[in-house]
Amino acid sequence: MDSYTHIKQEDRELYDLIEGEEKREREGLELIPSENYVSRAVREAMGSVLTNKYSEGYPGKRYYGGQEYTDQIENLAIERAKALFRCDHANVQPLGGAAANIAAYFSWLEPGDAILGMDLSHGGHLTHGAPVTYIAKLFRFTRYGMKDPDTGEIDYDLMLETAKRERPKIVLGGFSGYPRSLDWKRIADIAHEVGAVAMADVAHIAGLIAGGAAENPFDHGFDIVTTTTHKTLRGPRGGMILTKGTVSSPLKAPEKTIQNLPTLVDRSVFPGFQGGPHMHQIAAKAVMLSEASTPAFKDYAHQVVKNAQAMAEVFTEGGVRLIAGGTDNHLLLADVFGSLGISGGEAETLLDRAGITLNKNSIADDTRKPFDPSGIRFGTPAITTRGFMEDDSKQVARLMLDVLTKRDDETVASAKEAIRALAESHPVPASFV
Ligand code: DSN
Repeated sequence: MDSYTHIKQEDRELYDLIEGEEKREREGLELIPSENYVSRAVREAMGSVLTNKYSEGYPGKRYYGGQEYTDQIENLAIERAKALFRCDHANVQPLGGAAANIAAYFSWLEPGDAILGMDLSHGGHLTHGAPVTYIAKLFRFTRYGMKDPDTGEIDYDLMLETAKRERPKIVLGGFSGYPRSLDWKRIADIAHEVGAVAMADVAHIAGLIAGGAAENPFDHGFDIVTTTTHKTLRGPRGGMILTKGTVSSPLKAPEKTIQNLPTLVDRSVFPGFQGGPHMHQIAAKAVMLSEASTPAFKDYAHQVVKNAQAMAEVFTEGGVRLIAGGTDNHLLLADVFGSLGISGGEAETLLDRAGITLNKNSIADDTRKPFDPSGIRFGTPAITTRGFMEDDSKQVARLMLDVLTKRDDETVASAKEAIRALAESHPVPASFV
């Protein structure tokens, strides 16, 4: 556990709040599928002196002096990312997943161009064209979705038909709320058939890809892959853009070809979109990329999926409708309103009281409003870091079902006690606190 001695001396108010969060993370169970515990080494890099440094530009081509260490650190992160994801180039500067997606769009598109992406209520992300975002005003987003929300099957024939009609310049595969695997090859083929770039947003499953528990879009013909570096990857908050192609140093923006993607992306991130990269974050990405290439991480990634599938079994046996009928990855989406008559918002609050953190979530074609939708989304990346196995995960699922069906104070209190005992018997490992 951190001692935070200096914060404690200088700012007692803030210290107490951080301590409170530490306790919450230690004593409760974190089931938000986009959250995780990062290693002590990742946090040390985040807290390092690198936060002091400005490094606009790229290694060897900076606008400020004093880059003898930052250049090497950024190159280390780039080389590790390329090796881990089997791609030609990595831009490790995006400040987050949204920044990575926006910079990737601008590397290839002109305002008004079309992107074909996953319907938001079928699992797509805000940055895949939600009408409330600025990018939805700049690009024309068109949609594909599940043919059948009970199996999760995507209608690839319809996707091709839509692509032929809408002529997108990017076909985007990726999600933040879809529990099945996408057919990367089909999507890449559809993109290339209509002359579009195939882009994957693997923010949620990047750790599974790194650990060999999910397929890598680059192995199936993709051109650009964006990701966050936290979530299943277990790194610092941040993003990366990975591409095919070779880096060149043209004076002018190069022609839009796949070969030029690295340069187009680099120019789009800086100076196109961001200012000085956060070097402490890039150093922490380098740490994470090294950790994610170990055999232990492979075991972790596979266990994440096994645990999610174990939870799916309990929910299905308990009569709860799971969107897509189960999971191939780290997350589950349960229609609690349709199955148990409790809204996603109420379920989130009840489970919070029992020490289980997850999030309410819209389900495909939800009739309820996004702020209190029909579903809950939950997953296993964080509990798997704590060493949960299938039986433990099933126990958590049973406790959740008990709370969601009975909903009385006594049940919530007894679940809370059981959750605290489970948390105590699965402490966050010493190298993560
Ligand atoms: N907030 C992230 C998630 O929970 O999926 C995506 O941005």
